[in-house]
This record gives sequence, C-alpha cells and structure tokens, in this order.
Amino acid sequence: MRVLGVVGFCLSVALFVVAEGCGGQSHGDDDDSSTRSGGMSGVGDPQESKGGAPSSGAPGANAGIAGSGAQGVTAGHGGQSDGGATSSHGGTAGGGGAAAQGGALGNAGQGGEASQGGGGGEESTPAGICGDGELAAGEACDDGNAEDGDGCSATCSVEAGHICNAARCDPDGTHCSYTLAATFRDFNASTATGGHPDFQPGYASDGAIQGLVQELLDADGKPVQSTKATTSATGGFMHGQTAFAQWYRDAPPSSKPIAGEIVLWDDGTGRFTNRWGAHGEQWHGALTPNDYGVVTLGGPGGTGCEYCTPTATGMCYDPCIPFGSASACCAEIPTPKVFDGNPLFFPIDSAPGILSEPRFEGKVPAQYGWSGWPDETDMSPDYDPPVPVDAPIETATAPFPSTTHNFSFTTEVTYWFTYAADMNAIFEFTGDDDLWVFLNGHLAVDMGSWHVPTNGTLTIAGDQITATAQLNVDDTGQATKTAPPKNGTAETYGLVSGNAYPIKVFHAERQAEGSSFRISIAGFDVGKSLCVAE
Ligand SMILES: [Ca+2]
Ligand SMILES: [Ca+2]
Ligand SMILES: [Ca+2]
Ligand SMILES: [Ca+2]
Repeated sequence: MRVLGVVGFCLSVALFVVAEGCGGQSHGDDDDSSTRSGGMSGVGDPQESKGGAPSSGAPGANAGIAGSGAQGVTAGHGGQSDGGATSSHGGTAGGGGAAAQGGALGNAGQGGEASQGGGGGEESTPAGICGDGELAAGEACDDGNAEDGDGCSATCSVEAGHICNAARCDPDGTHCSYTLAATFRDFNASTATGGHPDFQPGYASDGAIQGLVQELLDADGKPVQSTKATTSATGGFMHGQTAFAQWYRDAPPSSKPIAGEIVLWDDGTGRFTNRWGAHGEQWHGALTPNDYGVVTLGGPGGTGCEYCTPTATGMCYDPCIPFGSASACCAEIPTPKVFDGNPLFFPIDSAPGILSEPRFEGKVPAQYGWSGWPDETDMSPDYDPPVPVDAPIETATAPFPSTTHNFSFTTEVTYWFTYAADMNAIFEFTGDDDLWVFLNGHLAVDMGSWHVPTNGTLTIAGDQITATAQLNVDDTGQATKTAPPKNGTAETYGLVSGNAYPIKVFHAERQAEGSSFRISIAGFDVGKSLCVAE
C-alpha cells in the first residue's frame, strides 16, 4: 500500500545533498628531469610585416597555416579601430545553428549555406553584394571593394597565392562565426614507442613556466628554446632545441601536419570564442539541487507527477533528477551554467595520419563548472541536458563522452589583423599545456610547460600592448600565481597603423589527462575579409 502522506510535501532543497562530483582525481601535470639545451638560433628580424592595405578573403579554404615568415600582406584597410569587433550582426549566444562551417577538421571556409530563401517563382533573395564588406553565401571573400589584385577579386573570389579570412553569418545575420585555420601535429608520449622526449613528463606540475622560449621567433617563424629550458621540472621537461624544433615542423617523430580549424563563435557582444559544441553550443557546468528551486514530491517513479503540478516555469521530473531520486517530483527548470571554450579539446582523435599510442580518458577542469577533475564518462550522466549513453553527442572535437583520447599533440594558429593606432582589442586564452602567443614575431603571452588550465591575455589598446599570464590555479580555478604583466608599445612590437600583422599561437598538449582550450578575440575587425599573401 502506498503511503500517500508525502503528497504535496514540499521538500526543502537543503535536505538533499546530491553528490555531484565524480571520481575526482587530481590532475596536475609536472615533473621531470634535466638537460639543457641550448639553442638559439639566429633570428632575424622577426617582424613579419605587412603592408598596406589588406584585402580580403574568405575564410576558407585552406587550412594550413597561414603565413609565417615574411609575407607581405596585401592590402590592408586602413586601420580600423574600434572596439566591437566585427560585424554588426548580432549573433546569438547559445547555440545552435550551424553556420557555415563544417566540422572540425577540414577546411574552413566555405560553407555557407547556399540556399536562400526565395519562394515560389520569384528570384530568391540576393546572396549578397560583392564589395560591401560582408561575407555572404557564394562569396569566398569580401574585402569591401570591387578591385582585383589585392587578394580578393572584384567578383569576391580569393586570388591565387592569398589567404583571406573574415566572419561569416547566417543569411539572417544571426550565428556569426570566424574560422581560424589550425595546424595540428601528433606525437607519441615519451613513454610510448617512437615517443618524443618532451611529451608526457609525469604528473607533478608547479604551474606554467615563463622564459622557456626566446623573445623572438626564428627565420621560419617558429619559437626557439631558451637556455632556461631543461629536462628538469623547473626547465619544463625540454630536451634541447633539436627536439623542440620538431614540435612545430613537419618531420618525424611528429605525424605529418594535420590541417584543421578552430571556429570562433560570436557571443553577441562582439567577442568571438571557440566552444565545445560542433555548432557553437556552450559547455554546461554541474547543477546542484539549489538550481532547481523548490522541489515537490510527485509520487512514486513512473507516475508522471500525479501528486504535484509543475509551476508555469517548472516541470515534472520523473525520476527526480534534482534530488537524484527514483521518485517523481515537480521542480523549476534550472538556468544552465554555460561556459565558452572547450574543456575536452581533442581535435585529432580520429584525424587521418595520426600516430598510435596508449589513450586516456579526459578529465574536466574546474574552469568549466565541475570540481574535482571528474572523468568525462563519470560526469556525463549528470550533464544537463542528459547525454545518451549509446549516442555520443557531436562536439567541436571528439564525441562526448569518450574514453579514448589522443593526447600529445601541438596546435599552431595564425590570426592576422590590421593594426590601428586607435584600436582597443583583446586576445584571450585559457587552457593547457604550453601556450606561447607571439605578436608580430615578439613573445607576448608566455605560459610554457605542462600545467593545469591557466588564463593569458594580450591587450592592444592604442599603442599600449599588455600581456598577462596566470601561472597556476587552485582546484576551483582561481589563480594562485600570476606573472607580472608584460608591458610594451606598438613600437616595441614593430606595429605601424594601417598594416596587417600576425598573432601566432603555439600550443602543446603535453600531459594527460586534461586538455582544454579557449581562444577568444574581441575588438578586432573581422567583418571585412583580410587577405595576406601565402
Ligand atoms: Ca558581400
Ligand atoms: Ca578586392
Ligand atoms: Ca598523440
Ligand atoms: Ca594537458
């Protein structure tokens, strides 16, 4: 006989404590040995300059790394300033819609939906106007002019020898995104057959280490180890310049370079950031009973809340997810705790040409709303909305949840922008492990070695340039060690208003079992195609 006494009983949330965490284990990354390296190579003038007016181009098509070394940029618009990066379009934050781009690897660009809406016998809406400075379906680039010879032709096609990029939006102006071409290189851990000595040092880490690389990129546009880099824990577990040079070059023991992309989504405020979901969906942090408001018992499980009536803003939970109980209950629909960036960054789990080494499950860092470093398969049942066990969901990198990930790889990304003396822009990164950001060939953000996710920023405010770096964080993601800001000027970085320059990002995933990656840009003009010569 059922006891109905519970009907209508309003339970205080405080009574229930749902364990949320999941197996936590700590992560950490660090440890090691020692040698020194030396290296320095000659560096010439690092600046890769660029010339005058840029032109444009479409995002697209190529994935490789864009220019390195010296290249001239073609065209440039004059400087643009202002803060709001980009485009006018609105962009929605959350989710869904697929904009143009496709999945993870492959080529960027293209995409767009071609369809347009037109209806019945009428001509459909124009795909866009070439030369208006906004990428529309059917345009590979749009640099805001109708001239040839600047990288983006008068018919909005990318001219030979150029790479162009700009944000692309859905026809209705929502869901804008900007695709960064990325080059990944796969390695095996030092503990695996054919492994690279610098990868998978061990589990102890005292955070990020600065000064492991020299201030200037070399003549190939690649970072060079400093004398501080050694095989010891304080030297970043580096085994010499010869070994380090392999991180971002195309020869064994790395795989062949793997062309990919990192899509940055417009969050509606002018900021573009990468996200976890394949179509721009944000990651959700853990929910607690309090997030469901007042919970009213609705009877035994399977009865569909016959003893309670959801409020206008609530719903029936059967079983009672808010309390982790098999009974039914009525409660509020919680507001998701959303995060930009990707807490499980595994871009080359299944890319052609990757190497083979033992795989590990990924752990989710505190910066994404889950404490205790839970394994993804442990926390996935508690993810809201629920993740079907038998149908991993599509994300920007590997399906979720997954128990097998390919760690030990590097990421190289080049973002070109036109410097303007009155601009106010910021480039941000949060993640692990090694991360170096070079502005026009000069080191700016410096977070070397393997470490838990830390945050680094590069701010360009007029002629003042500032780079910051967290060096370590606690288990809640709060910084416990931060480097003094690195202050510079347009002059020290070699920037001249009106010219285009590269921000080069060199990243390495060096230590399992965490791999997270967040890049965001705000205040840069990404609305009009910027073309550079390859
Ligand atoms: Ca256009
Ligand atoms: Ca043009
Ligand atoms: Ca690997
Ligand atoms: Ca890692």
